[in-house]
Amino acid sequence: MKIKFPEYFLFGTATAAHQIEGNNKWNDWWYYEQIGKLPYKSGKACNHWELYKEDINLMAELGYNAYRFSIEWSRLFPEEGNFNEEAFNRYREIIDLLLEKGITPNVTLHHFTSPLWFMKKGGFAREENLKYWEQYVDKAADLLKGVKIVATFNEPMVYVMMGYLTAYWPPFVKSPFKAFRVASNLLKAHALAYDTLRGKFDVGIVKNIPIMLPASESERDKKAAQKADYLFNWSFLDAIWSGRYKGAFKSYKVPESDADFIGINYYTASEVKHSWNPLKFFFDAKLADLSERKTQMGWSVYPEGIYKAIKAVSRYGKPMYITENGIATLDDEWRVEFIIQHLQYVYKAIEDGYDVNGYFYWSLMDNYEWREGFEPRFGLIEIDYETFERKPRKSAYVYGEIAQKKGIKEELVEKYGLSSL
Ligand code: GBH
Repeated sequence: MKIKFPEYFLFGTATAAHQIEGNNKWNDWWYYEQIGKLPYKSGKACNHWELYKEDINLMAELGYNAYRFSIEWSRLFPEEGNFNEEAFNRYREIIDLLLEKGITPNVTLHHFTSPLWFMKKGGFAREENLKYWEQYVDKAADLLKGVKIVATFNEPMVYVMMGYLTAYWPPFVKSPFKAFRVASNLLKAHALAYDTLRGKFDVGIVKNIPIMLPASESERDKKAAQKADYLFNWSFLDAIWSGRYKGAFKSYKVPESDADFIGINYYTASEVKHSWNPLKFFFDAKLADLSERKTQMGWSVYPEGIYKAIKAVSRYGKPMYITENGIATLDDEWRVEFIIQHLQYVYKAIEDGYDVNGYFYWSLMDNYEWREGFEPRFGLIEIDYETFERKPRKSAYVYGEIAQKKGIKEELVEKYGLSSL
């Protein structure tokens, strides 16, 4: 064995409710899909809501020992004050089956989608609405008995940026002032959830960490990259412990809270250069061009970045998980290479003393990729969207072997790995 991970290490996969379940009719995304504000409809997605047993059995057969998924608030509360017990029971079955199969669940409470009725009231832009969030969290506390790992929000700053700054995603509001208010309210929501769930669960938060690289060696670009890094990556996390959220225009008082772990979603890097545009906060960030070949998302592959993300997040002194890392490609050999090279860097981080406790490949199966629809193929398992047949790719088995051995054998490292880290 060339690379051997610690016994406690979790090897899992990740998904999100709206991207796989299908017929998620009560949330904001579904609404905008129907009225044509979004280019693709999620429809039946992977039909996981009906085929969950098959999917969990597959995970178990493949040898994965953990699974990150999200529960859909709008399924539990399709309408204001209307609690859906059937959905509660279905999630409970999912959790019980995972536990029975020895698969550690890692549950996210909010993964981009919210009930439409909640968004109609202004969603997280209005602090008064947090009472509805609390109601959801109370039910979740009940639902998640037996689960250990719970995350409040998935990628809060992506939610803010996409929903309220670029306005490419619901609720399509382009307002920098609102954006930072939403961020501050998400911090309040995290704190409320942390208070309710602490002690019963390991309660953390999942943060997307793009590596911000300056476009040139100039002082201006370096400063711009630092600023983007702070505004996007650290201002939010800092505020959890400091009780001060520093937005671009002003600072907000938020409750001093905590997180028992930080989940890192890592995909690629951004290239940042200075801009004179105050509406862009004086920087311009775009996808970095770091590899000749680009994924279906147009992203470069930059394995070293996962190490940088872990190192940077270690500043909080909290246990970490890689809660998402993956590649959209039709070339499954490339996926194998991607996984092995990123795991090499995760392993190096552990060897260097960083407290990384698990790796969750995005995604278990092909799924609905938000604005990009069904074309990007992130899955270890291929989905036939006509028949809903599941076909594990070679990468699914290779990753399964790694998960079972908790290590990567020499010949795999030789064939796919990086020779010098
Ligand atoms: C994660 O987001 C999500 O948690 C997950 O749901 C998703 O499926 C997965 O990654 C793969 O994409 O329009 O140029 O601004 C990753 C962060 C932020 C990446 C938004 C895509 C839009 C690109 N995402 N971004 S752009």
